[in-house]
Amino acid sequence: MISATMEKELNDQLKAELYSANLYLAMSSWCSSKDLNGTAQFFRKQSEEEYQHGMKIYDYLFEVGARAIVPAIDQPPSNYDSLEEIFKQTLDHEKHITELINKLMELANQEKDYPTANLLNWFVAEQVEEEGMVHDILAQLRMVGTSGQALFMIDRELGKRE
Ligand code: OFO
Repeated sequence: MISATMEKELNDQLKAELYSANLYLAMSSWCSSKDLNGTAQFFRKQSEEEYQHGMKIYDYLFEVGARAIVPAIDQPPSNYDSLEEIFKQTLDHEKHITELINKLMELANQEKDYPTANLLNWFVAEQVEEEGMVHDILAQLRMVGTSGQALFMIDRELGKRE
């Protein structure tokens, strides 16, 4: 059994993960509207992954005898200035999620809640991977510039990502 505080904090994280899913779907939608179909595909996959992150927490809450509450989700922005801006916002968002996961880990350690710390270890590793990936994409985007041909190449590369 987890503490009432941990139950609330994990529900808040469930909400943050589902917001991430909607944010990336909104970015995917913007990319589709600009015919950046590879990048749209990339963000759609990211969105599905974020939904799975949320469900990991959802399932865990029931596993430990607590309850997952399905939250209201804020509407994400639907318009963006450029591809570079989208990846910049993605990196900032992932950094914010990392902070939330780190705070949860601190709480789990304080409470000697080892099962939750074990769940959170997975998220810690996932955040390292995601921040690294987005950082690399942003660096590539800055390197190739904003010409139509450069965007075409990057878009095609992003569409190939698993
Ligand atoms: Fe962006 O990863 Fe979820 O936690």
